[in-house]
Amino acid sequence: MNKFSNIVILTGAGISAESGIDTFRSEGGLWEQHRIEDVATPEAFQRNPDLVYKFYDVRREAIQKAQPNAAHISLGKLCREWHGDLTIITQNVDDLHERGGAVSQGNAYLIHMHGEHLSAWCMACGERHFWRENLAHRPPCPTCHKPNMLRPDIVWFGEMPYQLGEIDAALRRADLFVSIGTSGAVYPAGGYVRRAKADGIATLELNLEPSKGSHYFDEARYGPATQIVPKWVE
Ligand code: BJW
Repeated sequence: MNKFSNIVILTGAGISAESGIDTFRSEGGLWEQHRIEDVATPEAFQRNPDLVYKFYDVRREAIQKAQPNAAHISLGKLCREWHGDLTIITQNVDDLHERGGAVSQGNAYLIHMHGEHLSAWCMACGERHFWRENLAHRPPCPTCHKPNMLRPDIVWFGEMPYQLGEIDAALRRADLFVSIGTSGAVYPAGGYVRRAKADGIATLELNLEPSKGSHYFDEARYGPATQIVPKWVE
């Protein structure tokens, strides 16, 4: 690992699984309990906002009770100690990387490309707010005071993920790409390993089982994130 300078780490639901947060596509995962079309598209929100608000209110409560695990904590340590550039791109909407010590500071950068549970934005004025409360009771926007205008700060299917310019720049600088706990089923994140490989960047997969793009990785280590991530960071 020390032969590398600039690392990009992509994380997915698998890194938070052992903190008790459901993944999406595993057996019993979120997409077995809910149809994507009912809760995770802009059309679903237009059709039935109450259902979507409630879906996210329940999950926002769950993440606040969850604790970062050894994998989040070891990446937090890496953020503080790595000598080169380190960008953690998380597809996760929980805040367990932050609570595990990951920071955007100095050469370290944390990107939530699919949004954050603890944030809401106003469809009237565009303002973002740190948000812990339920949205189902339709609170007014703290900035423009309009009712019924706050929505979860989550990137739904068909919407543009966040900070794609910063992600592109980090991938261009990287000499190591590491994917942790993601199935690679959702784009554009699912395509980053292929791009890294084409650009000659070294690639490593840390996952419970091979992901969709597993054949693009130079190296893979399989097992629970709480075991394989700290071991890799050490
Ligand atoms: C463990 C573990 C343990 C378990 N230890 N590991 C056709 C082809 C290509 C693309 C498209 C297409 N049709 C539509 C698209 C685009 C679409 C897409 O990708 N669809 C696919 C379904 C095909 N993408 C979009 O719409 C995105 N926007 C977009 O593309 O904009 C246009 C654009 C154009 C040009 C450039 C760029 C963009 C937006 C995607 C939004 C994703 N949103 C979600 C839901 C958010 C809402 C919510 O949270 O409720 O984000 S979907 C869901 O999947 C969530 C996740 O972030 C994302 C990824 O899932 P993840 O993290 O990989 O979880 P799982 O469950 O799939 O996998 C868990 C993994 O962990 C597994 O591998 C396990 O083995 C492992 N694991 N336990 C280690 N203990």
